[in-house]
Parts: sequence; C-alpha cells; structure tokens
Amino acid sequence: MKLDHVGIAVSSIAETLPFYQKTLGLAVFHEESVAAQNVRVVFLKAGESSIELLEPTGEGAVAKFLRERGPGLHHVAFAAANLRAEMSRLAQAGAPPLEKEPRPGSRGHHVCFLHPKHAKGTLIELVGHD
Ligand code: CMX
Repeated sequence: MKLDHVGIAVSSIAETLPFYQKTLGLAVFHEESVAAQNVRVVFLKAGESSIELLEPTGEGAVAKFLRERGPGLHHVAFAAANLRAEMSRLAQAGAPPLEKEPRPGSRGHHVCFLHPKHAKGTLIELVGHD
C-alpha cells in the first residue's frame, strides 16, 4: 500500500500553517470542513504524499485527541486500490476496521480506520482509490 497522507492534529490551522508553508516550504492544495467528523482540514503537498492538518470544529475524535494527548501525529493513511477487499483482508488478519462499511471522508474518498490497539499504537486510515 502506498502512503496517502499523514494526519496532524492541531488546535489552530491558522497558527500552524506558517510553519508548514514558510519554514518547510510546502504548498496547500485542498481545504475542507468534514462535518461528520467535526473537523476542518488542510492538505499540503509533500512529494507523492501529503500532510493533513486537522483542527476540531466541535466535539469528536480530534477534539478528544488534542485534550488528552496534545497536538501532533494523529494518523497515518494508506491508499487502498480496493477498499472493501482490503477491509475484509485486514479483518481476517486480526486487524478489523472500526467501520463495517467504508464511510465518506475528505476529498470525496471513502475511508475506514484501524484502532491503534490493532495497529501497534498508531491510528491507521485507509483511503479508497477504487
Ligand atoms: N493515535 C494513537 N492512539 C490513540 C489515538 C490516535 N489518534 N486516539 C486515541 N488513542 C488511544 C488513546 O490514547 C487511548 O490509549 P490508552 O488506552 O493506552 O489510554 C486509546 O486509544 C483510547 O481508545 P478508545 O477508548 O477506544 O477510544 P477513543 O474515544 O480515544 O477513540 C478512536 C479512539 C481511534 C476509536 C477514535 O479516535 C476514532 O474513531 N477515530 C477514527 C475517526 C477519526 O479519527 N476521525 C478524525 C479524522 C478525520 C479525517 O481525517 O478526515
């Protein structure tokens, strides 16, 4: 599986962007609010992959993460050519996704997540590129 993006939880995208844009020299190519997840996200191009900054807009996974663990690495996302097939394969391999069905994510893709307890301590996202 190819790395799709790395998700970083931040309290404020506005306060974080100058570091990624000016200090690291990355360019923003997508911005979106994901209402179902209560987050606003910004994607920056990093070679063939990208960095996703996630800022909470209300209560949810990212707000809780920031409260309990502070800003930083939130998830690692891989591109899946056939998301449903990959979800079945992972469930059979002892790493069942949190979702029974792919759910809508950002940039128009369907996604699923693997709980950190099934992924050696890191939240993993699969992004469907079917
Ligand atoms: N990375 C690593 N560990 C994490 C974590 C993360 N992002 N989020 C929570 N944890 C750890 C907690 O620190 C805690 O660890 P300990 O048990 O050692 O204390 C444990 O996981 C808690 O797990 P939990 O009680 O099952 O549940 P939480 O309420 O903390 O939720 C999770 C965790 C992964 C189930 C939830 O965050 C989730 O459903 N995530 C998927 C959706 C998501 O993250 N959406 C935001 C991104 C949307 C986008 O990219 O568009």
